[in-house]
Amino acid sequence: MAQRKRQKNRLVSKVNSLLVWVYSCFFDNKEQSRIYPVFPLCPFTNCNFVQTRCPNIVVLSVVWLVEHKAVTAAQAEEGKMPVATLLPFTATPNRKSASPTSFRLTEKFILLLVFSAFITLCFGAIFFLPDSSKLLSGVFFHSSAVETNTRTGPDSSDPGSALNEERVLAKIRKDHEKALLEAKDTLQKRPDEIKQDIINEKEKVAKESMGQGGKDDNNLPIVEYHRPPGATGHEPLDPETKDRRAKIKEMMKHAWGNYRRYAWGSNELRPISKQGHSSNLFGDIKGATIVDALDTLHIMEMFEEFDAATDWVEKNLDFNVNAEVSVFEVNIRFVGGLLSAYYLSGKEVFRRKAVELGEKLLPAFKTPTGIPWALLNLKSGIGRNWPWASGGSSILAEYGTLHLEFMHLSKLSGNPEFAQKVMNIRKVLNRLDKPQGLYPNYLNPNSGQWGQHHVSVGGLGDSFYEYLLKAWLMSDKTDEEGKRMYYDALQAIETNLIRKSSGGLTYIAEWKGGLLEHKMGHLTCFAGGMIALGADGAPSEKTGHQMEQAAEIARTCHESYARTALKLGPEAFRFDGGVEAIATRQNEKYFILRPEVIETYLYMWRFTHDPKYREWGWEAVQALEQHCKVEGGYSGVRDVYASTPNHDDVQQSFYLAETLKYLYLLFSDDDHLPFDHWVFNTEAHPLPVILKDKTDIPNEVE
Ligand code: DMJ
Repeated sequence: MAQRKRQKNRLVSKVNSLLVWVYSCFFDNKEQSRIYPVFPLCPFTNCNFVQTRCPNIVVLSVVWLVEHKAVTAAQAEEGKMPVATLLPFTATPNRKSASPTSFRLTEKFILLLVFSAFITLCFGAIFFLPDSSKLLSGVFFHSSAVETNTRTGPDSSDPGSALNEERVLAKIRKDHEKALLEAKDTLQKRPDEIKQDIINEKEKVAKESMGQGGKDDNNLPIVEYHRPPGATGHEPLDPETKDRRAKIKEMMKHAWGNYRRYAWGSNELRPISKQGHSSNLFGDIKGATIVDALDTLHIMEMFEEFDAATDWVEKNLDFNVNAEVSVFEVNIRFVGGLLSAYYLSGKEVFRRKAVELGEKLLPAFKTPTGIPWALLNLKSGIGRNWPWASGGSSILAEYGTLHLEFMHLSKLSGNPEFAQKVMNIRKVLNRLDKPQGLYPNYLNPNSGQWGQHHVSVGGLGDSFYEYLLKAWLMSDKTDEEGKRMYYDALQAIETNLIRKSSGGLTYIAEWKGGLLEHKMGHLTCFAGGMIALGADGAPSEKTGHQMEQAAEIARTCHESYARTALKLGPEAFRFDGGVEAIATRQNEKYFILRPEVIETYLYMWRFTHDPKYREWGWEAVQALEQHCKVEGGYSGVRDVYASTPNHDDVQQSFYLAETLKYLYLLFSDDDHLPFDHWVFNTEAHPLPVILKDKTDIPNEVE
């Protein structure tokens, strides 16, 4: 009996300590987390009351009843009350237990009450708490809600969806960058420019809403082709001139034939090693010689060769290359070559290819100022400048030598964007102060500020000036801005750069931050022709003076040839240290089949008909034949002062595009590609004048 009593007392004390633990769990906030082991599946995660209080009430009620039962049983046996407990619910019962092993009716009633209160509270929470709908979906439809989410959003476990997600993110990023660039662009524009942009955009939308009418399969406007005047020539009457012209054609056949034999499809020919040669100026674009030579083949009536070249262009000329190209070189040789081939032959393939390439070049203009990058990856559209250019600058002769081709691209494609891009270059330039009225060779495309104050009418500057004049001429003399810029620039050049040597040779020096370097490049020799071409449009009192100046420059350049052993001109010649028109540095003594001196002879011949220009041209032909012609084509030479030629093994594409074309025209009559109907781009590709009263009719130049 006593043992039984001790057992019951131990039971009571165990129950009591359990209750103390349970109490501390449920009523001490710090320990609240310990509720979860008791109700691990409690679904009402958003309901603090249900979560914390209900379980407490239920647990404590059950515990109380269990304890009460045990105590009652002990009392029944001992006939006295249990020891005081720490529990709030362990109030002394004033009743006797009928049976020590089962619940009495009142106890059952209390249990029922507690459970029904619990149920009511729990489910009441579901229906009446503000976020009950979320609770419902969270509790009962948990998995389906997650599925719904995964259906609307990307599923990271699925590689296809991950790809989609990447694409979506990339697009958002791209749109964001585009919007930023556009915003920057717009911020730099004047109100009238912004207005013009809006008008252009409206016109574009209007055109698009008119549908495909008037467009071909390539979305180009349908144009009726009319051959511009003077596209074809005829034999000169004078027998000597006729023979000389025939000789130039023979030279072209030799250059072309060997390229075709040994380097077909490559950019250039190595005539000594008889294989292809590629300069990195064209990235992975192929066929520079083919495209550069197209118009020369047509002009010389080499139609079988022209057809083969056309066929190659149709089948192989591909601009979808993941490589960096020189925007300038690709423009003057490929875009220019294709445009000329189109205007001479009327073949649609050339128009289509020219526009396609032009579109690929447009991303180069994505700079804060719109001054294009020098280099562009044709696939990614990412541009940059030559690493050697002063402070990351763009080069005057590069961004300034896009105008003629881009005006024609707009005309042939119906897309005004090309013209807008090059007109914007002028706007940027016109906003800048020019030192002594001169244009420095370097301009930063981000800041719109000049880099180093170096000025040159030769390399890095040359064709910028040429294109100002020719833009005016090509616009049928309507581009007054181009005209003003050209004659102002020429005045500054005359004042600051043009000098006469003690031996009486006129030369154009280079300017470096105010100091003159008395050196003239072979490239600068084109200026004789340019000044002659512009002389007629100069104020009348200056025309004669400019023609004289042009003639003097032609003479100086001829001297640079005449004073060498090979009778071919060096890359650069100097007027200091006791020499005149002679190269003094070894690295300036090479000749790479350049055209500039012969180009000037052609212009001088056309404007003066002075026979010496043809004679000088013929001297150059003889020197080329004697020293540059090899079995596999024509090659440049390393030192024009050496008695025997040391060949550089490159037949430059401009030899076929320019040197041989200018020579051929020098021995042709003036009505073959007459200057009042055609302007030559800087790679000698003829482009027709866009007549002012017919600007709305593409290619109507006759
Ligand atoms: C040609 O590619 C172009 O004439 C360019 O403007 C500079 N010179 C080379 C040939 O010398």
